[in-house]
Amino acid sequence: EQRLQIQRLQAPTRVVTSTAGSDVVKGLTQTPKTLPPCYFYDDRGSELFERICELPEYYVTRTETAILRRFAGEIARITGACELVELGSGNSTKTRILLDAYQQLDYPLRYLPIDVCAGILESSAKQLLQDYPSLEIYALAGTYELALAQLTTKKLSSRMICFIGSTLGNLNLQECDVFLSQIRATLNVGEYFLLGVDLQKPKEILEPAYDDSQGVTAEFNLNMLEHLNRSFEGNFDTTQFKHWAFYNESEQRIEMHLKSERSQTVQLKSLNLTVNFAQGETILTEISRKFNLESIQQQLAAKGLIPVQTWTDTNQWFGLLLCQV
Ligand code: AVI
Repeated sequence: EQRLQIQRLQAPTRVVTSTAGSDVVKGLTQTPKTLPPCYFYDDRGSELFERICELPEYYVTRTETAILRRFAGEIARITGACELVELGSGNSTKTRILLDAYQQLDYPLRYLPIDVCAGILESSAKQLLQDYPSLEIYALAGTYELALAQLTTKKLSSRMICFIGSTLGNLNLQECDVFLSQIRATLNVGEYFLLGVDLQKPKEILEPAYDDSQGVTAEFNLNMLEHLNRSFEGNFDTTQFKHWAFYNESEQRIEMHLKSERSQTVQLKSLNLTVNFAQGETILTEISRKFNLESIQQQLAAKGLIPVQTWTDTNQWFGLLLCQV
């Protein structure tokens, strides 16, 4: 298919052999233990995340989708014709709203989805090509860091980088700072950055969104251990860990942990790693920061990503910011 190119990005081989899994080793040998959230997203994890997005408690996707539906036309009119780069594209469902808006204005459609999960990139790209006959797709499978570095060298037309779904909240303050600098460095003057952020709200709404009654989020969290078992010849017993999520009010973030049900030892053979867990000890698998619109606007402006328009829903639960360099 000429309209589809998928490139798998890898750090230079020399670096890969010495660093594959080094983030896992680092996280599991420190106190308190942590694991990087990118390990959620193997094929199974990506599927579970899609189910999360449809849960009654997970207001995030529904709310952002409604904002996009209402304002996609305005976004397309402001930016004019441009190619859409999307970080963490997943199944690209929400992006279709933007593609529709650009299509309605008769703008040429070029889409660069970027995701760590090559499987979901491929399946969603194939579906998109069927549904949008004039769409061209250049998919990049890899981390944001590698993909953004790649983007600076390949340039076809004016761009908008989309980072929706509040994935920015999964980065800590330092990672966020580095990431926004990288976005700024990737864009040329006049180009756009579209950012979706989940806003602060009472914990009575937040906590069920990360600990749903059907247990899908619990399964998503535990799947990270299965993913590590598969990738690094591990022997995590997922029945011996429990999903634990809560809103840390002073840090304004959800924290997701996996709590060890008993004292136990786990091995990850291919990483040459043995990890001891005390009963009740936790691994922090994800933070999901919740934002204040004014502070994020200021933070973006300080990075040279100037907010030109901000949209929200009637509850002010979610914010969509269009920034220009
Ligand atoms: C991808 N990210 C924005 C989701 C979130 O809400 O932080 C991941 C997620 N974790 C549990 N549920 C959803």
